Amino acid sequence: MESSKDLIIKHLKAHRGKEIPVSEISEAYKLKPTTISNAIKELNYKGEIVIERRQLNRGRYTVIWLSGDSIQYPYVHEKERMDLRLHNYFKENEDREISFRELTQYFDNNLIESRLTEISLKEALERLIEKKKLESRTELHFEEDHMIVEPDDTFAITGAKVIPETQFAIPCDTTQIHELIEYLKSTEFEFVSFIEMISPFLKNNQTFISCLITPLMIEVGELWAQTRISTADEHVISNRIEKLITDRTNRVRSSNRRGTIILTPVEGEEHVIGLQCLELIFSEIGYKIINIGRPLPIRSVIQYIKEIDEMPLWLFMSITLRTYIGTLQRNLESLKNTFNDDIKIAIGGQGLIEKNRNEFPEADSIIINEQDLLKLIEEMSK
Ligand code: B12
Repeated sequence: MESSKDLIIKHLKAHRGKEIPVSEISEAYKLKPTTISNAIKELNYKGEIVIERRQLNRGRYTVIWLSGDSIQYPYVHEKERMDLRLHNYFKENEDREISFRELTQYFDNNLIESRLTEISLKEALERLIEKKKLESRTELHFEEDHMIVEPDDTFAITGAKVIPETQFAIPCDTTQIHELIEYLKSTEFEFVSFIEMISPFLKNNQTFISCLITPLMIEVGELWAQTRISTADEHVISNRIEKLITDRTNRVRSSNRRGTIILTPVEGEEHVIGLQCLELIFSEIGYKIINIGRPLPIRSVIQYIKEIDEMPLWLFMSITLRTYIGTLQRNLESLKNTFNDDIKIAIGGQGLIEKNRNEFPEADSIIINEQDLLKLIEEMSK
């Protein structure tokens, strides 16, 4: 038996291009007002039909038509439908960020009939941001009132708690993390007492990084994004954490048993605490580390490598912001063109997601999650 929704769609298809009064459908199929009202609400929510309520002398009057089919205001209704489809896609993925590249691929594959071109997709995003239904997670550029969107710019539903796709953090007690953050930003902070507080995490460097530094910094980022701590607080905490990591690194006797690793952020990237963690881990297992530590144009990195007296074994490049994905690709091409296979390249950081695995043929190792990192450490310790 056909459902009331099927009957409605069948009727609208048979009268394509026409606005149909709801009363006409209830009479034709003998549907109860509540049944038809629920069915049209659901179809409207799914974006399959458009509903319009009109006030006439003889009372309220509802008409419906197939989405995208209106003769009177096709442009307006098409826009509403796009916004709805887009918003629904975000709702289905409420716990993560979605890049513009992913959106174009999704709409290309699944909704050909909706005619969502790249331009209309940008406009729909802009309207949803204006209505505060979506927020941009990256810095967007505007030109003459038009939003300029890069493939890797990301968006998420407003107010949603977005979980980073990379899962470096082993879950640990959030109350404890919050207490540590409070202390780290306070004027009472004192380095020796802090070391005592975190002593359970100091058994080995991997626990220190996976169970303390990474979850703590992710939470700092969340609190900052929710404006529960200020940018100044975030800077103070980052500085204190950097000193803590350096303090531990300075205690490692530097050796060059296994060769040299160059660490660098991708050009433009200012997140470097991850690299400091790598410096600690890999110097402990016997590598000599040269941490460039601040972003540099790739030609300067290449020049630097050419000038040092020993050819490094590895170059580690870190990316946190997805805005720099294109830069990373170009940087890798330049490195490969210059050094061929003389240096192995590893890339990693929160800016990479599973889908990127096949997008960097020049990289010898791609580190997206904690398992990848542990595997790399294991291989490089052999
Ligand atoms: C500290 C911090 C900063 C500091 C950085 C200080 C410093 N010296 O590094 C400052 C204040 C500079 C900063 C600036 C910005 N930040 Co910030 N920042 C952070 C924060 C809180 C912590 C980052 C961190 O140190 N994590 C801890 C380390 C240990 O983790 P990690 O980097 O992932 O590294 C680990 C692994 O990924 C791996 N790894 C990393 N790289 C590599 C490479 C290789 C080869 C390998 C093998 C492994 C590997 O090893 C590490 C150990 O496991 C994050 C929150 C978060 N979720 O991380 C936000 C965060 C990353 N920042 C954010 C933003 C928006 C910004 C700004 C754009 C803000 C602004 N409007 O100015 C700028 C951008 C500056 C720029 N151009 O880069 C957002 C990014 C959102 C997004 N996804 O796009 C975040 C997520 C905050 C948030 N929740 O919104 N930030």
